[in-house]
Amino acid sequence: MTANTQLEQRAAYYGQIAQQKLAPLWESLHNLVPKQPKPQAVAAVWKYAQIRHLVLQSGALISAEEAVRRVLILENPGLPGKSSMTPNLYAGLQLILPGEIAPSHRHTQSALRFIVEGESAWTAVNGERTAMRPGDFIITPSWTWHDHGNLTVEEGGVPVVWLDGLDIPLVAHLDAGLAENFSKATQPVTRPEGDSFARYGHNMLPVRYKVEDPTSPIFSYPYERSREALDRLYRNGEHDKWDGVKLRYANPASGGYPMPTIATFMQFLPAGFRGRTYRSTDATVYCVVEGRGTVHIGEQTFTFEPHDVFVVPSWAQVRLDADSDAVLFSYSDRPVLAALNLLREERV
Ligand code: 1HN
Repeated sequence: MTANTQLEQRAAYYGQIAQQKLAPLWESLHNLVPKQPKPQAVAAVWKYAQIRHLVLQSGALISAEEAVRRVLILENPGLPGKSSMTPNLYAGLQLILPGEIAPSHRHTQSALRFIVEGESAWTAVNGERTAMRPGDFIITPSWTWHDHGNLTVEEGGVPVVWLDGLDIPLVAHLDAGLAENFSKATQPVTRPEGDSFARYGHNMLPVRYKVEDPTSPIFSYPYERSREALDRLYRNGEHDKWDGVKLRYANPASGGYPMPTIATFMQFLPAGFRGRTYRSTDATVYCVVEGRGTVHIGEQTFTFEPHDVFVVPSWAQVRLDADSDAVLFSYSDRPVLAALNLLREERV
């Protein structure tokens, strides 16, 4: 039998079995069980200087009320049409103008906000409002009511932009998305600002508190505190050759991640830092807070400056260089991989 006849016979056979909703594993085995991750997501950067005017322009095209959430999705060019930054995570830049309200709703997707610019907005989560300031990391755990607002111009309101990170693609893949709107634009405020931080944010817990929930009881992690911790550790001599000074945000009650599907980190790289190469099976989204530098991802090199966003796909080699003192916030699907025993890391 010639090679050609064999191919023809197989093609005919594949046609026949397809009619019975069958497919030959041997044609796809290598792709199904790759030797190492082969992400469709690619490394990419969003330069804030190039997109800021487009984000602000959206404010003239649609109100927050009509949009519900006025967001430009940062879509990974390797995942076109999927509204995804990585296979499990979503990223977007949200704009809220003075006097606007983004109406209250809840959904099973977990969300984080990382404030990029503007100081006058607030967000409410489960009956408590918190101010949003640049560099603050705020969570909206799964199924918690949340609405956002901004002061009026008279009150000192300015346009506020933040990075939204959600586990939308993961929840979609699990077919576990549920959502509902609150009956009013804003939820009732039942606790004063700072209440949860006082209860849970000072290395103490309410005396009879029990961990019953995988999400953090504090929903705002102010930049001031994170920055101070990194600065103190740096001055104390902490200096990892891969990470600089890097901390992970924690659920203060359990020691776990702030939310069950998303890990968050903040790191300081001193001026002149030339990081070593690292890779891991979690895919990570970075947002630059301070400073300038260069990130090498696989074969690609991107410069970064404040407010730029870049993404490192699973298992891609990454190396960070800082030209000036730099602070990077990042988030990833690490808790999911860790829970499934699929987290692998390599520090080269
Ligand atoms: C959402 O609820 C927010 O609450 C932002 O600000 C982005 C993207 C998809 C689905 C829900 C928010 C979102 C979102």
